[in-house]
Amino acid sequence: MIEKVLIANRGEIALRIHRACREMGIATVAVHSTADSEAMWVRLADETVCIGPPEANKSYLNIPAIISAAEVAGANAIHPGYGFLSENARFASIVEEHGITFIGPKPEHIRAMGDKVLAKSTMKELGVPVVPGSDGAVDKVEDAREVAEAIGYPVLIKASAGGGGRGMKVAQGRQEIDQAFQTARSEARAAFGDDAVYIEKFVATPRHIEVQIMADAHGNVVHLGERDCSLQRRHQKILEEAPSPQLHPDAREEIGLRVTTAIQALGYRGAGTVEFLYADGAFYFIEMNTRLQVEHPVTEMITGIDIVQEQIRVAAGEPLSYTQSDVSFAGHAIECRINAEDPLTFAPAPGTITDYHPPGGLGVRVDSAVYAGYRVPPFYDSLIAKLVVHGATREECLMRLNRALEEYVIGGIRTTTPIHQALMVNDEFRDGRYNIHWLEEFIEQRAE
Ligand code: MV4
Repeated sequence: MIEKVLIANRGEIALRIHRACREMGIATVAVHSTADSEAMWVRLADETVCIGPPEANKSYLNIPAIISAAEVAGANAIHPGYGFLSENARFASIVEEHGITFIGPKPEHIRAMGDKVLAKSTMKELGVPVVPGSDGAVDKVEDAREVAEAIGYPVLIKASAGGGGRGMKVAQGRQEIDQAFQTARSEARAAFGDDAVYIEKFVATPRHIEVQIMADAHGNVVHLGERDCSLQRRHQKILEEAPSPQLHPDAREEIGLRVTTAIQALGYRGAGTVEFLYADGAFYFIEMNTRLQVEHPVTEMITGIDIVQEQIRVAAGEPLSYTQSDVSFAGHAIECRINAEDPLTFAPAPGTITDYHPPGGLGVRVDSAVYAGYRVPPFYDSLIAKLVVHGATREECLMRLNRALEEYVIGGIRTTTPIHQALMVNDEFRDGRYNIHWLEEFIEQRAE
């Protein structure tokens, strides 16, 4: 039985986790830095513990402080949210060693998926389609050349310890491979302390589609469909939607089946996201995230399933509360990430929110921990709110989202809301005709 959960995170996701616990009758412990003493999720929690100064390294990443807080408060579970310690296998095992339930996957699965070469070979072996490329890591430039010639240029060299777009180098042709390989290796060593790299065929204009899965400790696995996360700027997602606007229902069922089969064979437990590139009707696995994701609400909106509550149930050893045939998809959902940033330069814009009026009405959800008078601190990620809208169709969803964006008042600081408003009236976006490069061009044109 999970009776008291320590929330090892901050901001909107800390509040999201608090809400799930509250509804389940579970007490919450908020841990916070000195910069977050006044925060809404801290005020709402049953108990609070200040764990350090503003710098994340000394607070939200401070493992001894978090474990001590859990022991002092008597929390018997820890939810790590996303970012911070959520994909730190060492943290997950330290939590378990202290007799506290980690609300997340087993440390071995976090570790395996953090190693991108191992993640890929594991998925390939389990029948998930992967991007053509090297069979494992490549450590000699001669081997790099050979692989590149075999798969054909252009190729991408990726750091095994990277992920999320960090540590990648393109080689357009054979004249670039030696340089790209050496640079990728030395950058990987400098950034991650690990120079292992692997090579893939460069997929020029894919969409980024990810499949949400949930697994319990009894071997039950379901997928909750996909999210299209192609709208990104410098590997930061701006807007996500479900279902993907141009995915055929048969393709959804096919990839869902492949993913659930693999996840079951792995013996995985908890929530997870399997990321793919999708091009010309084919899926290519790239990475798996072993955490709750920022954009999980779009999946919740079309399935009606509370993913955080399911995480808590399966961590407690309970079975999933539904089977695959219980999962149905209704309508369309879109999430706009609202960041405290300049809408043209994307420079962080922390400060005090003077006026605040969130939108409401049918199908409108706002996940945020801000309020009028709240001071957005300069120390963390600039995400301050997620506006998530549901509609019976994508068209209805877009109309409603446009209306909700218009209603949303966030005064006193600059936010990325104007970008979303510009997107709503763009024909290509409205038609769902975009790939992973589309948003960067859209932003460039806006800046002119
Ligand atoms: C790729 C790719 C093209 N071909 N792999 C970037 C983040 C990381 N998760 C994987 N990424 C990519 N891998 C091959 N073989 C293009 C990207 C990529 C990308 C992927 C998803 C969303 C946005 C992106 C933006 C630039 C590059």
